[in-house]
Amino acid sequence: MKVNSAKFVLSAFEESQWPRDRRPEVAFMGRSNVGKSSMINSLLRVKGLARTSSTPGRTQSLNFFLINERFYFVDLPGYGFARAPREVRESWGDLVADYLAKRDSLVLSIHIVDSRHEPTTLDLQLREWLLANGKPFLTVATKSDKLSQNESHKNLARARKVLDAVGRGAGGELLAYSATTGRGRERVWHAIEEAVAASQSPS
Ligand SMILES: Nc1nc2c(ncn2[C@@H]2O[C@H](COP(=O)(O)OP(=O)(O)OP(=O)(O)O)[C@@H](O)[C@H]2O)c(=O)[nH]1
Ligand SMILES: [Mg+2]
Repeated sequence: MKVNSAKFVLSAFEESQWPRDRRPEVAFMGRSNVGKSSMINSLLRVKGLARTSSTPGRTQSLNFFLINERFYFVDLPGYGFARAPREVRESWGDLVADYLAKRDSLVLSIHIVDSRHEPTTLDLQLREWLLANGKPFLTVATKSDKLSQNESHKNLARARKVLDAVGRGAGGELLAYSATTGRGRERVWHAIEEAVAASQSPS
């Protein structure tokens, strides 16, 4: 997809702040620090539009970016950030859980896992939830540049096995990605394009 425009629109701390124009939304989710915001920047080929940090818990609200005046990318807070105070952790959970459960314009969930590690219990719980609720999703293993080709291959096979044990669904495949090298970029864009187009075609 050719990106002609990409702009930050708003940061939502509660439901009343979500955009009301009903454009389709593609949301990026995964554990804290896994590379959600970096993936958004690398897909858009920009630096710093979505704010990234080496400290987990950088993104604490739902951040909406309008792409080509046509659809939104939604950068979600991460899960599994143990150092946050309990109330904050719980409210992040509600914020994201409400968004995922209620948002009709969510056309694709991009579930990001870390190439270097086996999917965590929370990763598997999210997958289970996406499958149980019939949410279209794509799973992407990022930071693949941190592994040798051999390790990347091995880890992908291992992760696929663990994920497939939970269930596969329509979008259950696992793509390798790197925000640093751009590996996997075209395939992720292809899935986004398809999901957005399907939601906008007359039915
Ligand atoms: N080498 C490499 N580093 C990456 C990649 N993706 C992200 N990072 C690094 O990982 C760290 C976390 O990236 P973020 O994009 O901020 O992660 P996040 O998931 O948005 O984090 P939170 O908003 O805190 O949940 C940063 O230091 C990034 O530079 C990647 O594909 N390769
Ligand atoms: Mg982030």
